[in-house]
Amino acid sequence: MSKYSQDVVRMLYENQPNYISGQYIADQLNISRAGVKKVIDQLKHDGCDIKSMNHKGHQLNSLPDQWYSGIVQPIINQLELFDQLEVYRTVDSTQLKAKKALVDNKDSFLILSDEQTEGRGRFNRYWSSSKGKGLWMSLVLRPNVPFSLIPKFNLFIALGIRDAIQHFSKDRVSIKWPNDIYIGHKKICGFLTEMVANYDAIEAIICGIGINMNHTESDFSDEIRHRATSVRLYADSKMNRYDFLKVLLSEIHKRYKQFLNKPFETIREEYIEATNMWHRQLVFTENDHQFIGEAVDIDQDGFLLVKDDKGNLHQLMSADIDL
Ligand code: BT5
Repeated sequence: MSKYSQDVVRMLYENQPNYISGQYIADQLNISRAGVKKVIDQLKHDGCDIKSMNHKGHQLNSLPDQWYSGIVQPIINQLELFDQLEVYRTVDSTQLKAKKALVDNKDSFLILSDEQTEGRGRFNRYWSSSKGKGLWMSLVLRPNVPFSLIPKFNLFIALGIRDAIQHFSKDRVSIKWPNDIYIGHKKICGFLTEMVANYDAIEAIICGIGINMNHTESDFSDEIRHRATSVRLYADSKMNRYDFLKVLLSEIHKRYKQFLNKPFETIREEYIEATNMWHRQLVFTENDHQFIGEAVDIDQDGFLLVKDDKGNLHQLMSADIDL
């Protein structure tokens, strides 16, 4: 891709639905009109629906289902949360990319990919990340907090992701403590938080977030179709991936600031209200131990309190829960 493609696609995107002239683009980028034509031809070839008319210029009708760093970068610039952005067509896993990117620097990153070939969930379980359908991303953040606060990070971020998806969904979006977001009985998002720590200080938090954004039912494999869903299936139409990303990052930013400045207690009620697993018998797996119980509360530190069928109270920091 030509080095001007990202600038041209950004200008076309920001000017939608208007035409912009080849001369205007050429002047802005300090290249020739022939150079602009070459970039536009390439973008069309890559799947951008661009209408070109004599005397009017170029008009962007639609983009292919892929991330353009030229459009993501201005969204990132508004937040002042990330020093660097990396955008890929395909990677093994954005989480692996993030772990490599954070070595030997102190930068914070956003890493996005159209596709992951080795997307992973917790305990190395697979995460289906089909090309162009979802939002597969990893954030590298550098909070100056002790590592005992990591579970608290998850709780704040869960609310941010929930709120962002709710913004586009007609149905209620809920949190399945501690790492999943659901609509009804179907999973729409899974996320995980890892860290690099040094003595008591966190060097980096690496938060991997997978959101099924534009899948239709048939885009899911047989294995997960009955328990996975996407934002599109609850929205009015196909999602504009950049609108979604903008809302998501702004909600995450808001919750990240809260995480840095406030105790969990301040969002506890809100979190409990957003959670979907109260008042029913569920199967809990904590490490290798499995038991049946009922989630009764979340305490002021974010631990889930579960009463088992013998009446014993368990305080869980993390667990697998069958809904
Ligand atoms: C999670 O794990 O839910 C965390 C997933 C995190 C994925 C992101 S994508 C960006 C970044 N890069 C990565 O490589 N990972 C992160 P867990 O709670 O273990 O759930 C995994 C289970 O969810 C699987 O065993 C499947 O049953 C199910 N699953 C897999 N893909 C799914 C999908 N696309 N939608 C819904 N459920 C899925």
